[in-house]
Amino acid sequence: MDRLVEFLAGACACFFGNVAAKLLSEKFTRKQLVEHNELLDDRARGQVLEACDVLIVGAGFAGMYMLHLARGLGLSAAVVETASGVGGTWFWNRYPGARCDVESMQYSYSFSEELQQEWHWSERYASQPEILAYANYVAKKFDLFRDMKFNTRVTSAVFQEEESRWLVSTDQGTQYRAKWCVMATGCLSAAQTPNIPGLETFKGGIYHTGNWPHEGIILSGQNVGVIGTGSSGIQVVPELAKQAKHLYVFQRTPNFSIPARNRPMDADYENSWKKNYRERRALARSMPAGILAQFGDKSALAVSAEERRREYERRWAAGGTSFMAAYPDLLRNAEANETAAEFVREKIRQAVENPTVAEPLVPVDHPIGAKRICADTSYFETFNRANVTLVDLRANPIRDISPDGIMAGSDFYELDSLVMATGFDAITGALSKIGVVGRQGFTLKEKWRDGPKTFLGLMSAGFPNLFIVTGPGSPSVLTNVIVAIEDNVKWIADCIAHILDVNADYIEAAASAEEAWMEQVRKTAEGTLYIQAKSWYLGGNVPGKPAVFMPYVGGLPNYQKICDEVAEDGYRGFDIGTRLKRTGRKMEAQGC
Ligand code: N01
Repeated sequence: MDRLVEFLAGACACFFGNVAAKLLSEKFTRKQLVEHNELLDDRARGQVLEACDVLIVGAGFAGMYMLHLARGLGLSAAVVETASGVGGTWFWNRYPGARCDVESMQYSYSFSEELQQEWHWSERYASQPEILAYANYVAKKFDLFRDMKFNTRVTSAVFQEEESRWLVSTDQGTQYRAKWCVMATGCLSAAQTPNIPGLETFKGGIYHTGNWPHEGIILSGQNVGVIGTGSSGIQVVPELAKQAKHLYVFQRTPNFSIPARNRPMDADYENSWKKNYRERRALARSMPAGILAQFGDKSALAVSAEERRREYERRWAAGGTSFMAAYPDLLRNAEANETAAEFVREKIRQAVENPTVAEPLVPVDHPIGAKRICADTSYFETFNRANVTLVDLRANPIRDISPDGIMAGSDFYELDSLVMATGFDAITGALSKIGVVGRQGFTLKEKWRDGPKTFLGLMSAGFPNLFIVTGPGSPSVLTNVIVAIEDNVKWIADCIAHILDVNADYIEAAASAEEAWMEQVRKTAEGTLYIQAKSWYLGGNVPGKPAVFMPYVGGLPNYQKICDEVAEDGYRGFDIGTRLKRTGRKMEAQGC
């Protein structure tokens, strides 16, 4: 063995110089030798291997907080990010009008009292540039940049059973070997462009709202088409209408939207939050979406039509998505839901002057709120402008796209630019682009072929030491996602601390716990109206994606209680142990 080491050292000296030779001439265990040989092979291929305790994929709000907490545990950690900066979805979604629909006093980290006191939000709902500025401020304040690698896409994460380590490869030649891998890849980060015949032939600019050019684009004086009328479309349309010579809005499904009633931040309102942040954050965490809102406690059907109308009017005037909190059964009872839906339909008909234009804008094919409800600024009123045309794709479907425009039904729309507001391969999209290989060579893609499977959205059986932040099976997108992120990340950090405390090597979701949890997720969704809409919650917007309702609709407090109890109970439903490869468990036996 020693002679082999010497031989390799000599050979390596020829190829890689004296440093490597010196390393190898020292006493090495067999395992170290294998590792060093791999390292040298990697270098020969232009790869650089770095080691850390925690490798975090994504520098959005989840990745940033994970890095902060990992450091707090005394662990070495690195963040790898495709973008050239922090912010995650707020880095990419730079389209005109991009704005959060959760109030800015709440859409922010709560983990640092100093941070929440010193940051000032300028509007009721923060715009994308302000949220991005906040993300950069946080990264600077907590000195996060030094452990972040930008402009680098993670291509694969392969679990190495021998060492109980994740080998994470990137498109820049750097590889990371880490004990823990945290996928902070985001729920709405994989932009989805539909496969429309002829799209590639269009000779004008094509811009996706979820991947908007950073240099900004000027569409003034142009004929512009927007495909898609979800939250992004509803935000971008009023802004583009102000610039474009003519704007054509290609709508397949009309959507419910509530006026945001955005306004400059009121100093008294801001102060009242800053004085009471601790109590209000705690109260928000006790509410289903982790958002402090006024919740009605009676059925919509238990009050008179007049009282209901007053309540809807009050909420309409206040603005924002908490309209849906008027009655607790709006997403459980079709008849109750219809009262709110009909109220909003009436408002749309009032806002749009021409009834022939108004009618196709009225949503009739899904319960209000079953698709993510939108918050807008003058969206419906925009259709009163002379330079805006609604193209109803249900009556006139897109036939194809040619170099000069779109053919829908028997009409041709000549366009200079095309904006795709067509959404995301949500919740699982970003993860599925990474080749994740777990124990015994099993891939996450194969395992999730018929729909994602996780325990609590946090881990998936067969993939030890791999955590997902706001993964499928967690409330994620149904909440103020920063609250969901903070709770998940804190749980993961506590979990890692526990594994280290008990001197274990790994933690892995047990297949039986995972199955039971996914069944609970499915059953909880079935008791609601969510499943009556063909939405991105169900993967309905991505061809071939299994129709599985992905988020947990049982509410953030219930979910967090379950996560806490699981941890308190010694991580019930997880296998914890040492020297994984010796367990000899079979993937098949785990139901993977
Ligand atoms: O995406 P979407 P989004 N031909 O999937 C249409 C968050 N968000 O980017 O409904 C024609 O909702 C599609 O039509 P249809 C928020 O959680 C938040 O707007 O499938 N049309 C739909 O109209 C939100 O829910 C904020 O019939 C096609 C649209 O494209 C989530 O992100 C702001 C088509 C896609 O809507 C996603 O919103 C923005 C085709 N081939 C986003 N393919 C705020 O915080 C798709 N469409 C306010």
